[in-house]
This record gives sequence, structure tokens and C-alpha cells, in this order.
Amino acid sequence: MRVRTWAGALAGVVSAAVALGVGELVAALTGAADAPLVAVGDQVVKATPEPVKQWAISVFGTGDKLALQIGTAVILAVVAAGVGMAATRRLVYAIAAVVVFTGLGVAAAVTRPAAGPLAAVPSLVAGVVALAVGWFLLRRAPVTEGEEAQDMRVYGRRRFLVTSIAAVGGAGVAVAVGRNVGLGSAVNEARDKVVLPAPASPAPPRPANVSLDVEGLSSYITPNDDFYRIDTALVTPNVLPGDYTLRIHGRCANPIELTFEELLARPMIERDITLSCVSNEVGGGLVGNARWLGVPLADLLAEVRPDASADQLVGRSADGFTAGAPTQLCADGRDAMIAVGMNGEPLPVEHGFPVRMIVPGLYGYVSATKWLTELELTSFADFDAYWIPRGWSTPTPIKTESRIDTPRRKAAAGKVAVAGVAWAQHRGVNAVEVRVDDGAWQPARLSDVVSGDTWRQWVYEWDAAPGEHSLTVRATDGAGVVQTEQRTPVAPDGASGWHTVKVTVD
Ligand SMILES: Nc1nc2c(c(=O)[nH]1)N[C@H]1C(S)=C(S)[C@@H](COP(=O)(O)O)O[C@H]1N2
Ligand SMILES: [Mo]
Repeated sequence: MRVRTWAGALAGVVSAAVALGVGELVAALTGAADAPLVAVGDQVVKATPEPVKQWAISVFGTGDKLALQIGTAVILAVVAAGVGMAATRRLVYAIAAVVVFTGLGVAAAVTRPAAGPLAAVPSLVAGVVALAVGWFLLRRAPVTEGEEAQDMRVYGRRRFLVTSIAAVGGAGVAVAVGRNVGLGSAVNEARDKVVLPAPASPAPPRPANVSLDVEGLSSYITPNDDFYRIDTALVTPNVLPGDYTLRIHGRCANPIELTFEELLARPMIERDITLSCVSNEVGGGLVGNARWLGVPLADLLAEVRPDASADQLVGRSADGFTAGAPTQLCADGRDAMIAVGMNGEPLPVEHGFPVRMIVPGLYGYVSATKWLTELELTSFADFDAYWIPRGWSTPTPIKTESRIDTPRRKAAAGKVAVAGVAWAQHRGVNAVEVRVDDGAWQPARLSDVVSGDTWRQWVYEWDAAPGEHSLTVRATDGAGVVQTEQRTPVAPDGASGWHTVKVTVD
């Protein structure tokens, strides 16, 4: 008499689900550790070769993490089913497999940058739960032969399925409880309670025509919910403002450490600044404009007094990510800041709550560290930040870019508003031109902005004749340099080339 193979597979999947659900709950309750799946997933991401990651990003875009999670779940289910099937033959195979997976979970968790003393606990508990649930289910599973099988066929199968479903339901409840009692919800509560100070230096008033009224055109300010998100974190790090400190140290005369309260007590600036990602393809959406509130970086640097050799300022996040910007550039008069507010709210958790860095004129990967806990003064010669050894350049100026937002595919013949945004942070955008098919470049009308640190909207009134047309845009930056036609890929220092769209007019 042997447990049926399908029942073994189901028992395997259910055991894994319950184990991971309980693991997540334990992780939330202990607070000091990541859930087993997150810890392992994060290490897998780290170990994945760069070309594979690039491929995943190009295929799944910003949905890459969701794709990773779904992919992981499918693989795990298949593996768990296999282990369960093996258990129907020799139980030791299954026990050995659980021990191995528990070991992987523990190893991944304790080697994470933010690992606390309890890091191994969720995986260990998950391992024990997997064994217990698996054992429990296999004892009640339908069998293949013998007298017992006759009864089991009717009552056994139903009871087994019901028990399995109940167990998966229990796992779901564990996950839900874990997410709600966990640190994540504590962070959300703390965020709700943050009261941002009024800026000592408010943003200059926006010009009357900062926004052009064109349907389909990106809004001047990108709402927080629509703002692109790029980070290496599988789940956002939970940083409680009550426990928060920002340590500014390294090669400087006067290292300091500030609490969140102390940071909020400092004079703040509020500025509109466009943030863009070096991975943005021509015409892509990895760019957004927000009103940021924060402490000027120049003030903090003046206080710590960097050594002359400290040409790199490295921001380090709670999850171990690093980004290194030129120290001199952070204090050259531009509005580089340690930001706490975004569009009138505390930073959203996905955008770095409670504190991040923003430097106008630099791509995010070398400057905009989210969940910022440390600023270290060092040199470019002595330290490579996260993306540098992964094939990306040390800081370079943002490339002048322009994008057609509308129309993107179709238009009705007659007057068509061709519109979009253009950006060249810190240099600013002086002109935008549009070309229809192979015609001459025509000047677009620009919105007014108060600084070169934000993007500018533009619109061109096109008298569209029926047929297939191509529209191309190019911008000229504040220094009078026309955006290059030369196409380059995003790596190592940002895509270049003109954005063209094909439009059918009828
Ligand atoms: N901690 C942390 N900060 C980070 C990153 C990250 O992976 N981890 N990614 C950077 C990159 S590549 C960009 S483009 C910006 C994006 O900021 P956003 O997600 O708020 O748009 O954050 C930067 N800060
Ligand atoms: Mo980025």
C-alpha cells in the first residue's frame, strides 16, 4: 500500500505553501528578519548574471519583480510537487529535500546586508512546518492498494482534499496576518503620523503656463502613484522614522549622525526636480517630475567638512544598495538635497521613506539613494557603488532627451496637437523641434519652467493629412547643444537618439 502519486504531489505543494506562509508570519513577528522567499529571491537576483537581468528587464520592464515572483512560485510548486511525489516512495528523500531547502533559506537570510540575530528563525520554522504538514497530509492521503484503499477512494479523497484546501487557506491567513501585524504596517502608520515642516526656502511660484493643456500629454508634476519606480529591493525595506539615523562619515573632519527628528528640524528647501533613470530607452517612461522637500546637501557637507581627497559621496541604503555622486557637484550651488517629502507628502515607502537623496542633473543610479541611512565620503578610486562593477558608468551628465507623448499611433486628419516632454536636467531645455516625415524641423511651443532642473512640456500644431506619417522630436539644451541623432543603448551611460513615432492619420 502506497500513497497515490498525485496525493503526494499535492501534499508537497500544500506543505511548501503552509511553510512559506508561516515563514512570512514569523518573519513579520520577529521583525528582525526577512521572509524565507524574499531572502532567497534577493540572493538569486544578486547572483544572476548581468546579461540575464538586462534581458529580464527588457522583456518584463518594470514588471520584472512581479515576473520574478510568479516565476519563483511556479518553480517552487513544481519542485514541491516533485518532493511530495518522492515522499510517496521513500520518505527520506523528502526529508532530505526539506533540510536542503531550509539550509538555503537560512544561508540566504543570514548573509543579507540587513540580517539581524533572528535572521535564521523564519526559515528554520518554515522547515519544521513543512515536515509536520507533509507528514500530517501523507498519513491521511489516499493510497493505491489494499482493503483500506476501497474506503479511502470515497471518503479519503474528499477529506484529504478538504484538509489540503484548509491548510492552504491557513497559509493565506498567516501571510495576511504577517503583512498586517508586521513592520510594514508599522512603517505605514509611522508615515501617516509624520508632519513635514514648512520649507525655509519654498519653491518659486510656477509660471502660469507651466502646464500645456493637451490631452495625452504627461502632466508637469507626476503624481506619486504614477511615478516610475526602480530599485533592487524585492520588498521595500522597512525603516521606522523613530529608529532612523543618517550617519555622515568617512573622509571628513567632523562626522555627524542625525535622527529623523533632527533632520526635520533643519532648514529645508522645496524644489521641482525631474528624476530620470539611466535605463530609460528613447521614448520610455522611466522619468518623472516631483516637488521635493529636503535638507540642502551643501549645508550638511559644510558641516562635516570633507577632506580634499573625498571626491565621491556614497549614499548607502538600509538594504545595502549604494550610489556614488561627485562630492563637489553636490555642493556646487545646485539644489542637491536629502529629501523627506515628495509632492506634499512624506516620501512614499516605494520612493524611499523616510529619507532619500536627490541631485538635479544626475541619473538616479548614481545619486538618488532611497531608504538612505549613510553618506560616506570616499573617493572614486577607492570605492565602486552598486551599479559600477555591473557595467554602468561612473557619474556622467544626463543626456538631453525628448519624448512624443501624443499621438502615439493614430490621429484624425486636420489639426493635431503633437506634444510631449523634454529634459536635460540642470542644463535645461531651450528649444524643441518636430519633424514630420522628411520635412524641415519646425519649432514647438514650450511651457515655462522656473529652472533647468525640470522637464518642459512642448506642443506642435500639426496639419495632418491622411496616410502613414512619422513624427520625430529633438531638443536643444540650455547650452545650445542639439540632442544627438546618434543611437546608443542604455548601458553604460544612458540612451541617446531621437524619438520617432509612426502615426496613421484617417
Ligand atoms: N536603495 C535604493 N535606492 C535607489 C535604487 C535602488 O535600487 N535601491 N535605484 C536607483 C535608481 S537606478 C533610480 S533611477 C532611482 C529611482 O527612484 P524612484 O524609484 O523613486 O523613481 O532610485 C535610485 N535609488
Ligand atoms: Mo535608474
